[in-house]
Amino acid sequence: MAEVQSEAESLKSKANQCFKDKDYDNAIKYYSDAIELSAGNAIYYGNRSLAYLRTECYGYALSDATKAIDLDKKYIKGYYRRATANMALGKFKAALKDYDTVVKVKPNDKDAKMKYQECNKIVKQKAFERAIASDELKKSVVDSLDIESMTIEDDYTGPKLEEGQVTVQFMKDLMQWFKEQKKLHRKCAYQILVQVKDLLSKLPSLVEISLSQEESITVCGDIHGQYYDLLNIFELNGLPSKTNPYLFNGDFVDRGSFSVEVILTLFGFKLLCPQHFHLLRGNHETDNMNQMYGFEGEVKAKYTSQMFELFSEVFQWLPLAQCINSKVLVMHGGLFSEDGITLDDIKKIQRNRQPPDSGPMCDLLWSDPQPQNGRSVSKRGVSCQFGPDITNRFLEENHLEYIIRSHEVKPEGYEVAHNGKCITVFSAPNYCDQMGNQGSYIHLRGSDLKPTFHQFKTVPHPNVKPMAYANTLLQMGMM
Ligand SMILES: [Mn+2]
Repeated sequence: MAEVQSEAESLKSKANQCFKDKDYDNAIKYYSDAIELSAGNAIYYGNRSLAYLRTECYGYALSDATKAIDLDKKYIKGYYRRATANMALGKFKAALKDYDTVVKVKPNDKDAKMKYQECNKIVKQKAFERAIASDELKKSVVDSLDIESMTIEDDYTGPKLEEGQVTVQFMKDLMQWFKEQKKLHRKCAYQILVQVKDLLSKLPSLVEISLSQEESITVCGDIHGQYYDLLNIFELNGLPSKTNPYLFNGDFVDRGSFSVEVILTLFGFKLLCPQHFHLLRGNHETDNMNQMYGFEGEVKAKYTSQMFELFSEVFQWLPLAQCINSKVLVMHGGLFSEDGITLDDIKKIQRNRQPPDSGPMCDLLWSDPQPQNGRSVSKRGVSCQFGPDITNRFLEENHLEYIIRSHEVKPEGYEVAHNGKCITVFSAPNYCDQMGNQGSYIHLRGSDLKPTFHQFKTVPHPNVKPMAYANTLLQMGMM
């Protein structure tokens, strides 16, 4: 017995070392081995919970933290971690309950008190938002803006739209301006937002495009506010244009601290080439995520909370999926929690809202593939995981060849799963300045629709750390 204990302890030390080295996958593996040997140890579950938090597996983090608390009611870290997982999932009331417990057990702990108050503030704010939302139909920020009368001060030397229009020259100047960490004038930012909202709101929830034999398209995955890596994609692969179309597959913002620069650049290109530059919604183009992971904070820091509200309205109009030549379906997350969903069902989704907790709209933004057949509970705690049989059936029923999705960091920047039928593409290299992964994008030619993969490494960025604008409850050291 003692030998088993010491074996388990040495696995824990090994796991702790991996965790320190930010090798979270191996940390999880060794904590799991320790749990195999000694299932009654709250700390093993608590530590594994933290590793799951770092890898965004909030569903698993939640259940490990709960298990740790079950094993040891006085294990304070368990409550902290469960609260963090719930915060990340937007379940603020559940998080508040755990912070409340911590405060009661440790009434003199200032940090606990601060977290309780911060969480309580969010819960109250959410309740307030719900109260006014049900009162009357929410008015658009657009109606309260008077863009015409906004003046651009004489000392502003940055790019301006030309007679209210985005041009190639404007886009080139804008990218350079942002590269130098300068701010686009708020009038121009509002012009872009109002125009792009109008444009996106006219698109269906499922966008269908066709490429001729000679045409091709570049599909990119998550960018997550890594503006300098986005510029690098354009360096490597050319600027977007009629002859160089792009599809960006969601999660443009959050985490990286240059999300404003990323999204205004992408929206600018959408206005410049509406038919050849495509954007799909990710799970981070949502209020809950933006509140926790930095985008809301960043927009407030660089502009105003009113502008964030307008961003939120625009995000709600981003299409949810795109079909290329009736053969390749692209979405941010993946397939569905139920069988029998058709392309027609996707078209019919009323997307102008925050995504619900379940159902097809939620699945498109949140689900992940898994290697084994069938479906299982999501490691993230939202939507589901789907196996190769689910993918096959969906493709057959909808006469498709394969799907492209994003949403998960991969060491190579991409991953081919489900016998080539489910491809992941991720375009944020060295994600969050710490994952060490490559980025990639995919070329698809109209002639054969075969995917070819292009990998790239991260480039330096100015010294503003990821998550700099995120909610303090989620900032790394504080979990
Ligand atoms: Mn995502």
